[in-house]
Amino acid sequence: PQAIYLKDYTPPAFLIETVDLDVAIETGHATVTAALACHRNPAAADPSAALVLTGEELKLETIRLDGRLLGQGEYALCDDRLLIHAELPESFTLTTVSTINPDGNTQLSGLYRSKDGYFTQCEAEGFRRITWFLDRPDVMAKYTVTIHADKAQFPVLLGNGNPVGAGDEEGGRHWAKWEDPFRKPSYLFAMVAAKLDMLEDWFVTKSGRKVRCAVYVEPGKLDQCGHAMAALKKSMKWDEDVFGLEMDLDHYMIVAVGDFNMGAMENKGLNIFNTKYVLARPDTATDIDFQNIDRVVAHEYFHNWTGNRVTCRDWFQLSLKEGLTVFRDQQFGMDMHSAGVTRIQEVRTLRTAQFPEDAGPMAHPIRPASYAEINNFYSATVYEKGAEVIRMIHTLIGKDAFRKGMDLYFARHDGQAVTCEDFVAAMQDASGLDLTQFKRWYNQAGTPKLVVRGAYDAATKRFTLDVEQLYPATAYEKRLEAEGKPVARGAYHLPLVLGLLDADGRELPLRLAGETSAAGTQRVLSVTEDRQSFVFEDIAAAPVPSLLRGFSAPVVLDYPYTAAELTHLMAHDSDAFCRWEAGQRLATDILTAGIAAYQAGDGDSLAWIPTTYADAIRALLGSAFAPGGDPALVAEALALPSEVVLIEATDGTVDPDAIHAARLALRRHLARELKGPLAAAYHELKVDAPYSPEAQQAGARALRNACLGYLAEIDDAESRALVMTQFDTADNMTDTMAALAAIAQFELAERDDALARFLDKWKDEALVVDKWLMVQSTARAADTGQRVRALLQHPAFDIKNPNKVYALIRAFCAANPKHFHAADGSGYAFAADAILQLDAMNPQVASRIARAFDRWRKFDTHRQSLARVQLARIQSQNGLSRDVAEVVGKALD
Ligand code: HT7
Ligand code: ZN
Repeated sequence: PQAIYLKDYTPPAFLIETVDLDVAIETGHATVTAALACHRNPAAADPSAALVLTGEELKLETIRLDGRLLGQGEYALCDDRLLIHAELPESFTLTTVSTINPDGNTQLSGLYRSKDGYFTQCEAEGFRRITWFLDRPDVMAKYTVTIHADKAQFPVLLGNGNPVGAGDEEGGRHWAKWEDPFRKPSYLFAMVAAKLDMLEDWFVTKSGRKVRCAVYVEPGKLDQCGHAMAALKKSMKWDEDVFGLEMDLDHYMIVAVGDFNMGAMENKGLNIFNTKYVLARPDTATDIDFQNIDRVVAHEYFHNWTGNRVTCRDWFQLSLKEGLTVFRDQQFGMDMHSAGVTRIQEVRTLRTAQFPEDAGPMAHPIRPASYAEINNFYSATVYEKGAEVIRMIHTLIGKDAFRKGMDLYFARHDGQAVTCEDFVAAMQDASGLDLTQFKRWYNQAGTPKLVVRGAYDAATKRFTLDVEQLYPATAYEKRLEAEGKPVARGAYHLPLVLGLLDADGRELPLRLAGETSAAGTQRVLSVTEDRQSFVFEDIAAAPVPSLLRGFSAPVVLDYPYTAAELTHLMAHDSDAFCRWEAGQRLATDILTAGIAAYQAGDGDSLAWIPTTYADAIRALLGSAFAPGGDPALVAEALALPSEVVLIEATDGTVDPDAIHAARLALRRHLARELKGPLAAAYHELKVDAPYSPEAQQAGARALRNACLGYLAEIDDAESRALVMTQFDTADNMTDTMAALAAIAQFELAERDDALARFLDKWKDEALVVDKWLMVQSTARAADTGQRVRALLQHPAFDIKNPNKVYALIRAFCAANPKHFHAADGSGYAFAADAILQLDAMNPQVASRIARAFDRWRKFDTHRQSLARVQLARIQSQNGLSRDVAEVVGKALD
């Protein structure tokens, strides 16, 4: 597919002041009348450029210029474009009438039907599927929308902004008019016509304005909205307290819909959410679901300032709003839940999703220089690495200067569509720190490696850290190079946060060479060179460095820690991330030896597991019960690195079977060695209070269920009874799912019965059915491949529903490497079949599944040839979407 380049950006030839929309929803179609008050853009590159509007799957009925009907020859339609030939005055109103087919819109972009209602999704380019428009984010206009629909079927009619009129019409129909007082880009437009129940509450802003908060859900689900509403009000308060940002509208509405391609959408005053991030009740949602709702509600709310009030000039700048808003929702998460656990979970997400992306064929910087399909760039890189880049600015300039930078950004750019440079300039001007070199993070792809070596000199009592950055070219740079558009590369500017521990685990005071006195026990080193050394003075004995605290930069750290040093850090580091990281590294080192042993045919001897390892984990488990212990953190630390993370950590050819075998063997070893303490912890951690998703209870459940998972590995009558009892008696979904996941791992008699009982109980709760699908698609049981194929035909599955596809197909392809990479190629064939079927109805979803092939070249030649066959089969499909064509084309490049 044809690429679009950032360097080709030009301002729009016309601007649109106001948009007056009228949408009449009828049986089988909708009629959209759009009156656009336009004028020439004085900043346009070509002052005589023609007016070209974009539209997709629209049937143009009529077009008028200042009320005059245009005839043949005065306009032309070509390839989704409407070209106006008629002579245009400086300012004019262009009115189009088009018909669209929301019921047939399976892409879920534009206006579409879901169950008993009509909903919209306009980001990135969905508005053009509603009406002809200059559908680009730098065209900002004021909108009104009048919606007409059958009153009995669609009693609720919603738009952005404020309701300004409503009434009944003939034939049992009604209408409502909404007006948004703020200028906005088309991607933030939204409307809803549906049968919905509503939960209402009020938030009084710091300046005393009353904001009506409303959560709309499918009838009968009001008892699942309370958590989302509470999250919204907490978010409003937090943004006032931390960033001084106040809600600017009188109405803030959240509408939940079951068919949605992503998590949620920040449309101005009318957020549309995947039900997954709204609906929750203790018996239907897990602790993680509750936590995710907090984060997604906060994320969409925070977009009101970072995205809506200040938006993106063009889609290359997507990380301007997404990276910054993820960073803001992460900060909110750290304030609302355990800061350490939140950070660990973020790093895990980064390593599971973003590091592989940066190392694969779809690698791109947080601001890509080109793309074929923008929907492919709602990526882990733009979001998660984008947030890491903002976090690094925060770390380098400090919290107060960061806040000043935010204030300056809004003072300069409120109401504008801007670039990443504008954001960095505000941060630079507010802090006085030169961020010129830092901006490389916006243009260079790939995860840098930080090679750090420590040397202690007892004679001078100096400890020297030599730091080297490695940033080899990725697929992204190689492609641009081949296209004759090379990007300059150079060393990154990054914060290396560290401390030094002595032999007793105490933090040492830190004095860098050249400083007169020690300043604290933790420092932020500013790394800017390819090679750099940092010298610490007055160090009495060789320390253990605690490096990259809080995961201060999105890099791979290479430091030759010994097992003893890692155990020391696990036990004593004051930084929660570094304690966890030490445990992960220790486990990775052991597993690397285990993988090699399995490849050599000697894995089952378990000779590769150090005898001291179980003792370290026993101590870790015990630390949860010591004064100040944090069960949630211990639960994180008990989880071995996932197979996906181990695949990425493999230097040479990946052997998914050996990875799976070694990881499983280590889990079983720990379970056997620690059976007593695990069982004791399991019983001790039982929560007797009524369920609450709050951090303390959730932490106890997390650790208890981690213990249960280990005990289930023993697979004796005792552990099976424990699992089955929990499954039968749990009063909350967290505990039920933990038990069901353990049951689903094994091909036991209990498995089918438990799964059947679960489905029978929850068949009417779509989100719980998704859990039922996912627990099976991610199971390691030998028959998982066949079962997943069979589930495609199950009445509980629906290929048109993205949540179902993500639960069954994507989870299998992305989170079950053992089965996806089955040596007979069945996993690859399954994925290719699904991608082809999905592409015809929903290219965005198909393309997300296709990303499972990203790392195919890391596997052995046999698997590579099997994957190549499937990729070629997909590529040769007639009429393949741009979305999938880009992903598969780059994979095969
Ligand atoms: N800004 C929103 C992005 C989004 C989206 C993009 C493409 C297709 C469908 C979509 N739904 C939502 C979500 C967010 O980052 O807040
Ligand atoms: Zn977002």
